[in-house]
Amino acid sequence: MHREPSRRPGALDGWTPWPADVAERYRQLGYWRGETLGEMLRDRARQHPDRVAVVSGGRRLSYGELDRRADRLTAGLLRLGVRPGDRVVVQLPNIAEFFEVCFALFRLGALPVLALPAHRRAEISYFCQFTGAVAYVIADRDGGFDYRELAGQIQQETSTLKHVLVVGDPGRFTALSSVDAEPGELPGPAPGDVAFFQLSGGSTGVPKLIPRTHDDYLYSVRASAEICALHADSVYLAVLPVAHNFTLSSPGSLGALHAGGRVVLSPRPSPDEAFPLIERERVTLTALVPPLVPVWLDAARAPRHDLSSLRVLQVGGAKLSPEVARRARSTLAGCALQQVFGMAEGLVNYTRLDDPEDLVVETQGRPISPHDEIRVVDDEDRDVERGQVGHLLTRGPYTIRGYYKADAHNAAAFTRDGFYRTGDLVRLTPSGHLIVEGRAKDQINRGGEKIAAAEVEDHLLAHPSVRDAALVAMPDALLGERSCAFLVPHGRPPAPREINAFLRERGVARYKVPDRIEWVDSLPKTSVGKVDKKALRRRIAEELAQA
Ligand code: OOB
Repeated sequence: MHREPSRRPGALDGWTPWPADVAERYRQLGYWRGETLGEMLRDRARQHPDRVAVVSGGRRLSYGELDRRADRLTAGLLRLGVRPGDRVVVQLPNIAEFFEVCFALFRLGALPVLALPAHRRAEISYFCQFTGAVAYVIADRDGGFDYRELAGQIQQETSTLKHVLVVGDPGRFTALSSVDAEPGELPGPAPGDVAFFQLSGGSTGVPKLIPRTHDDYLYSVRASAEICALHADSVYLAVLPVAHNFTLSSPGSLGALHAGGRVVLSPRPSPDEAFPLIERERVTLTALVPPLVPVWLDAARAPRHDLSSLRVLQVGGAKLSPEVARRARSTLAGCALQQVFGMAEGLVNYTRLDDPEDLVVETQGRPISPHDEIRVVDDEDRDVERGQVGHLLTRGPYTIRGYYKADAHNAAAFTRDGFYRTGDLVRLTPSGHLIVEGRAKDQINRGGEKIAAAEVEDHLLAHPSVRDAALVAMPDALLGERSCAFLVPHGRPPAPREINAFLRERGVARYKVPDRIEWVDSLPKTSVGKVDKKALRRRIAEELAQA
C-alpha cells in the first residue's frame, strides 16, 4: 500500500513532485517501496539489534542503540516545539550524532538541511533564512573552529530560529544530549514526502536546495548498495563529509546501514587518520575525491598499516585521470577501483565491479537504474550522435524535478518534460558508460568542492574597490582546478590579501575564496556582450604554463 505525499498541515510547499503517472510507474517497477528512512532503520534494528551500526571516536553504537536514541531524540525535539514539516539546518562533522539527529528528524517528519562543515556565516545564514529554519544543530568545535560563535551570529540574523542544539559543550545554547524524552506515538511522514534537503553545487548567485523524498532516496541507496555488493559484513569508512550525497548514499553510510553493515567515521580524510581505522575495523569500502588518491597511494606503499580488508575504493566528485586510476589499480592489490559520477540532484553513475579495466579506468560509469533516462544534446537540445560530446540531460526515479522554491531558476535548469540539465559535457560509449569531457555550467570544481562563480562574484562586487569581477577555473596539479578571480578595480587595486580578508569577513566559506586574483583594465566580452570566460580561462592557463 502506498501513501500519497502528505497533505497534512506542515506538509511542504515549493517543491515539484514527479507527475502522478510517473510516480505510479516507479512504484510498480518496485523502485519506490513505500518505506521511509526512519522505518528502514527501525527494521534493521529489529533484525539485528546488537550488531554495530556506527563507530565514531570511542563510541560504538549498535543498531538497537541508534534506533532508541533516534526515538528519544524525536520525542525530545517534539517537546522542544519542533514540528513535522519544520526545517532544521544540520551542520555536523563526521560523528555519530549526525545519524542520531537525521534519523530523529526523519521520524518526526522535520526536514534536515544538510550543510557542510566548511560553510560559514554567509551560507548558513542563507540556508536558515531561506528555509525559515527553526533549529540549527552544530558541534561545539571542530577543526579549530568554534561553531557556537557562528551560531550566535546566525541567531541574531534569523527570526525563525528558536533553537541551537550543540554536540559537546553547549555554552549558552542547548546541549543535544539534553534533548531527550519518552517516545510516544507519532503519525510520521509519508514515503512520498520530502525527507531532507541536499545542497546543490550550483552555478547561480545563491545556493539551491534539493528536496529528496524517502522513496526516491531509499531507492538510490538500495540500488547503490547492490551495485557495490554490500552485505551485513560490509564496513564503510566515511572520510569525506558525511552530509555529502556521495558519502551519504552512493552507497555511503546509508547504503551500509541498509545492508545491515557497519559505518566507521573518520574525522578527516588523511591516511594518518583513516589507515588505522581501516586496519582496526577491517574496512571493506571507502570513497575519495581524486586529489586524495595519490596521497593515499603514496601512504599505502609504506606498509605501516594492514589495508588488506579493502575490497572497493570509490573515487568521484571530480574527474579522475586515467593515469591515477591505473596506479590505484596496481597499487592496491585485491581492491577494486570504482569511478562514481554523481550529483546531489539525483543521477549517480558507477563503473561496475566486473567491468573490464578499460571502462573502469577511462569512464565515469553508467547510471544506477535502467530507468535513468539519459540524453546527450547540442546547444539547441537536439540529440547528438552517439559518441559525440554534448550536454547531459537526465530524468529518472531518483532525480529531482525542481529545486526548492526556485521557479524562475527551475524553468532554466529543467526541460519542459522534466529532464534536469546537469551542466556537464559528456560522451556515451557503446557500452552506455559516460565519459565526462567538461562542463558548461559556471562552476569551479575545486577537487570535488563545487564553487558557483556567480555567488563568489557577487561577494567580490560588494568590495568598494571592485568594479567588475569574473571567477574562472585554472588548472592545478593537486586539485585539478582552483579558482582565479579577474577583477577590474575602482582606482588603485588593493592587495589580494585585502580582498580575501573581505570575503572571510563576509562569512564566505574558505574554499570559495579565490586562490588567485588578477587585476585587469576590463573583462573580455563575447559577441553578445557576456563576459568571455573561455578567454579568461585560456589566459590564466597560458600564464600558468609559462610561469
Ligand atoms: C557529487 O555531487 P555534487 O552535487 O557535489 O556535484 C555534482 C557535479 C557533477 O554535475 C559533475 O560536474 C561533478 O560534480 N562530478 C564529476 C564526477 N562526479 C561529480 N565530474 C567528473 N567526474 C566525476 N566522477 O559530486 C557526487 C554525488 C554523488 C556521488 C558522487 C559524486
